[in-house]
Amino acid sequence: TEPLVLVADAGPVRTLTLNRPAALNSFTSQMHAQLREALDAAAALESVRTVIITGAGRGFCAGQDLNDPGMAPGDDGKVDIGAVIEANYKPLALRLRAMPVPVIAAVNGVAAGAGANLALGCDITIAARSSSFIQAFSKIGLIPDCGGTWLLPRLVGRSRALGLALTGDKLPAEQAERIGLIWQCVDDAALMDTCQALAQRLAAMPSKALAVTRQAFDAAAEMDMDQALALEARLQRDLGRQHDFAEGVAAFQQKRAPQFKDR
Ligand code: T3D
Repeated sequence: TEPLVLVADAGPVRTLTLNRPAALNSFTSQMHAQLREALDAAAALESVRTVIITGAGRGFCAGQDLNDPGMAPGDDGKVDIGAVIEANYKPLALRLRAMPVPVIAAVNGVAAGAGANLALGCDITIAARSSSFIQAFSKIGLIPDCGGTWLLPRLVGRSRALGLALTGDKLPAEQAERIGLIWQCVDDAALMDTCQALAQRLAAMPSKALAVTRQAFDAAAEMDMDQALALEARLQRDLGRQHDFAEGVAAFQQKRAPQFKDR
């Protein structure tokens, strides 16, 4: 049977493609398991220095597969969504945040529900002009998950976050770029080349410092400035002892390209 997550390498860049195009790559438990495995494998492999997540066909990801047998009601006639969140969406959101390399979302088509928050939980989100983002949860009586409650207000502020989450309206990629929800909106035909070029650039950069930058931003979001400055000092001290810092400075002084390797 066809894998639900396709894996393809271009040198140090690994692309993971969600592969249930007939259902707009919506999540079943099996696709979750394969994505977890694929992210774990990419994280474990030193040769992978950037990850791209995209979708097969005309959609990026339509969130939870609402027809998944895993969504069937239990003995009491109710669906245990909490169990699905604990088992699948929470680990996914945390996994993205703990990746040792940058993760780029290449949003090729509609990103709805948890699919939108998967895209927004990546480090850099680039979307095709024809794509869109939908916080679809309110339409079925739920709240934003897969990190949405944490991510949305931080990305675009409370008023826009609530506007998006309460209405469940479709936000076109261009508008998503304009309000700072995503990094960039590009022409459809340029999406994968743009993402691949950026991914290759990031792959040549000091991966460890890039991952620690994300870690520091996430931690600082909960801190006052004194605490953030203390954290910066600690992390910078650690990075200052690494190969990549010495290499970066040496390459600058010798006017040559650096060869980074820390992860
Ligand atoms: O366990 C839990 O429930 C908790 C977790 C929750 C996390 C969540 O993600 S909740 C939100 C779930 N997602 C949605 O509510 C989105 C549902 N989908 C849509 O609203 C629309 O499909 C889109 C706006 C995303 C796209 O619309 P459109 O017109 O471009 O495409 P379409 O015709 O609706 O969909 C194409 C096919 O994909 C269609 O199948 P068919 O009729 O051709 O056989 C459709 O049923 C299927 N599909 C789309 N989304 C889902 C789906 N099948 C299952 N689950 C989906 N989420």
